[in-house]
Amino acid sequence: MKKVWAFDLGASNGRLMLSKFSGDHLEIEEVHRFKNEPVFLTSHYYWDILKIFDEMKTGILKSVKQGHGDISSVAVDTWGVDFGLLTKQGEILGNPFSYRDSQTFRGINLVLQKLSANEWFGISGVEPAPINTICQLAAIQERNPELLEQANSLLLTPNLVSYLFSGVKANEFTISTTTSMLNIEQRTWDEELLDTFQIPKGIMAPVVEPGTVLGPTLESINQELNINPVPVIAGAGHDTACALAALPLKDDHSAFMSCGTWILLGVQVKEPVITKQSLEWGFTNEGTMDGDYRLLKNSMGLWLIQQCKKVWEKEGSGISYTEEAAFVKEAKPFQSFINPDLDVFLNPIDMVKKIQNVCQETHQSVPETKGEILRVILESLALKYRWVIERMEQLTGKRIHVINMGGGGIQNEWLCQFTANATQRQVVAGPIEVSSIGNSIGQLLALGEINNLAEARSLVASSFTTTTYEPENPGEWQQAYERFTDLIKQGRNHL
Ligand code: LFR
Repeated sequence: MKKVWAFDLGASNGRLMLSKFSGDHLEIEEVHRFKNEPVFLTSHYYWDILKIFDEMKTGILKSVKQGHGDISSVAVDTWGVDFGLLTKQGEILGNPFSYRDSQTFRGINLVLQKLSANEWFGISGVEPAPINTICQLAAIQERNPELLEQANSLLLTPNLVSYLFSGVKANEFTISTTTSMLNIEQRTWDEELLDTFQIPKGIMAPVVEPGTVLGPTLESINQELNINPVPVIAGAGHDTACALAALPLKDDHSAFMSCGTWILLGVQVKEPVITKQSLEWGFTNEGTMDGDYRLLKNSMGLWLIQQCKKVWEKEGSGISYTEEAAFVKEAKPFQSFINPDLDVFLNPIDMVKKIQNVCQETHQSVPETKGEILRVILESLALKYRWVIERMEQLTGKRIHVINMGGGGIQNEWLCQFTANATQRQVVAGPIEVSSIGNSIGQLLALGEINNLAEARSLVASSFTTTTYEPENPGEWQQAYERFTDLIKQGRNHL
């Protein structure tokens, strides 16, 4: 029995999972879960990296206490694009910013002054969007150039955390593809691009392939946590790459959908799809664990609901998941829609009000009750996914028959059913902990326990259960889609 630790850090919570692999069965057990949200401090949003690190150590201590000895390796996956800076001595410089910080809007303007969207997409394969690392760096360069001058290394979040455990500085390929600074053909940092934005070349820690063994846990960690040295692996650092590795896709007519704060909807391709159309439609090309590419659309996900629930909680009328589902059921269908990917939804102070305003501005009925708000969100998300699927089919020339949904978001059954209805495709939902499972798969590949992703996916299919949702009500959803597509022609859409 091989046991590995998988740290999966998301933008609303983080967790340590213990994976057990018997040779033909994979099991995953939650050891520790903690809240992880951006912290607002004097006009910026930061990640509390020390708290994250501390919670990770708490996770290991819990695991040890539960008698999980004999751990073969550990790896970390996280959300994309964010990074930390280190001094020459290896100390963390400032707190890493969150991509929800509005400085990225200034950043994208600065980037586009020097680089056309075409060039940007052509070099990196990544959709020009404010959240990208390059926008954050351009904004920092303008506002606080001293920070970059002092920096000796830049590590993306999973690699920053792996560095804290291993002392080894390296940026892993899949997470590096989310920056917009990697030359997608050469699979290394684009030096010309770095020059253009005066990003000191030396700070970009080298790019390593997924599955690289960084080294053992630091002696200081071993002593503090009372553990034997554990090899730290740079598996696939990006949570979406992990999710794709673990979704039981049957063939290339299956799309993947990783559902959390964001929803990433795409297909695995051999070569990046960099065309006028894919740029115009806002697709992006990121790396997979096995060296291919993910053609995907970064779409708004459960963030919209999470933020509304926060507003209701603040007002003292928070709702549970069960209530949420009941409210959706009661509310009248197809009243109003929003384009969920509008910039204004990226981080508004009051999401409920923002949704109401957008409905009003687009001359639709304004949702008032919680059920109405939730329905607007869920129906609009599902309709947007149909829009994405249809364009993806055009870009790849392949019809999508099945959508494999995974991640925490699939616990929302309405989201799964509405996605099936809006797209008129079969949805196969599961597993929930798809990023942690993918993280473990990355480690098992590196340890030589499994041979390739095809093997990994059949292992997932036989080890975990899935739920199938068949499409319903085609006529009503078709009418809704027509109204929705008219609406989304009206707004600027960065995401
Ligand atoms: C999902 C994700 C997306 C990325 C977004 C922001 O968790 O990793 O793939 O675009 O977070 O970093």
